[in-house]
Amino acid sequence: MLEIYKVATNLTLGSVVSTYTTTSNLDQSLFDTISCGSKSSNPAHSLDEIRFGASYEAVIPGQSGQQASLAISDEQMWQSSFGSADLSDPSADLDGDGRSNGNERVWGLGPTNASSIQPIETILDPLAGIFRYTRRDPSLTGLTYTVWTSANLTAWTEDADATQPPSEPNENGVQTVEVTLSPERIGVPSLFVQVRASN
Ligand SMILES: [Ca+2]
Ligand SMILES: [Ca+2]
Repeated sequence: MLEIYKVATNLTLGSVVSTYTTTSNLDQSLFDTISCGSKSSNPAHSLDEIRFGASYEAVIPGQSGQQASLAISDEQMWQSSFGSADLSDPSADLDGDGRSNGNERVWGLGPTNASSIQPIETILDPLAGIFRYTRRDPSLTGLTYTVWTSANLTAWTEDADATQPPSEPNENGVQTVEVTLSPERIGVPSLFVQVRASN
């Protein structure tokens, strides 16, 4: 069976516009018999070429200049995992929990769940210098996460030697990171910690 699809504007397959069933092998002679309406009579039936390939990429190869328009951003990937929820504005706050949609993506939170608001999974153990936080897998976002400490919430210095081994990301691309501060940051009278995400 041969199905002809309408190509959607983003070059993904759209709806089926024609279906042919044949018991013979598919070859050029079959395609010579296909007639399609012109674009002027029915835009859905505009056909300018037929391509075969084992995969979508084989049929529509990425070309310089075209690649960018075919690439799907991480924001789009992330948004699509929440169905029809309108998360197109990263500065909006769909679930009204005080965290913007974009902020919820960075910290692996649920943008449609107002009770999903806290990326700190385990609070700081001040003696061991260990805490855990959640984030979206940096290999998806391209972000860098750094650890900062302060004695007074005013002056912050980066703890570049803090270790941050992440867990395997879950099916939503969210991982838990266990931070261990460097030894000289621990055992002080006052200690605050921060994790910053930056491009
Ligand atoms: Ca929110
Ligand atoms: Ca939320």
